[in-house]
Amino acid sequence: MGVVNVTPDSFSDGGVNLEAGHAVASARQQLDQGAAVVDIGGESTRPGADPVSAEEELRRVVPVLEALEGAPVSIDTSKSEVAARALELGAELVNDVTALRGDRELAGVVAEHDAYLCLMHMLGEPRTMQADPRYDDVVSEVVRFLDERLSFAVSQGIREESICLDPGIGFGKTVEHNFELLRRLGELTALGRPILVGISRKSSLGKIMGNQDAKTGTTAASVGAAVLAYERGASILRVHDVREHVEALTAARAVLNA
Ligand code: HH2
Repeated sequence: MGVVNVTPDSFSDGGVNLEAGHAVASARQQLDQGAAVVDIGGESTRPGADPVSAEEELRRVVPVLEALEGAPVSIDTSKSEVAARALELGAELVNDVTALRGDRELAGVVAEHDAYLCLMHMLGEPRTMQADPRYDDVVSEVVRFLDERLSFAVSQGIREESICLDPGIGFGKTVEHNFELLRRLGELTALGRPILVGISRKSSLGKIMGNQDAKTGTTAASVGAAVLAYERGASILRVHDVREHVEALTAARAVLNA
């Protein structure tokens, strides 16, 4: 899954794709490079980010979705209004970082369109989530949460076969929490649904290189973590640098299938 943020403030590509023409070109390039789907987002969820209105989110993403009609696209939103418009314009998956806790109407929109859905774990909300996150056991708490949200989604008429689950790397988690989740990914795959991992360029990758104030990580570090996540059972990798990840994952798959 490639990432295109149509935002001024995303943590690693903020401003790069704010202009619709740039966003469309980036999405097409990622598809050419082997992305199976491109995730289009109009609101940053980086730590400290302020929320944006549905009107502003629609203003950012609709021209991009219109230009990409017919291409495999997912919409990174927690708002039913934005999801509904995106699905009308051909998006196939709704990527909701609130796991259907943000907008009560969203589950109905996904069910009505028979769309794919990603349910992600987040502790707290983006503005404050990195202020001292604590768990007794991060992995079992994330597993319990995702299991409960999966049941909720199914109770709302969304087909279980259409749902993938995501531990939410960096969403209310320390560096140690993030790597523990990847190390024990098998406990998440045991839930029986495909697991999506988004660690690309995240600050934990910069911090383990020795810079405690890092806001991003490098492409090489992202690829290393993605390959390990894949080996431990992740089926969808959400990444900014598609070509590098496709090459690395192709090599990893060749080794595993030998
Ligand atoms: N991470 C980000 C945004 N959306 N969705 C899922 N399912 N999983 C993730 O790990 C995830 C996500 C944050 O990354 P990015 O989109 O690059 O930045 P921003 O939120 O600042 O736009």
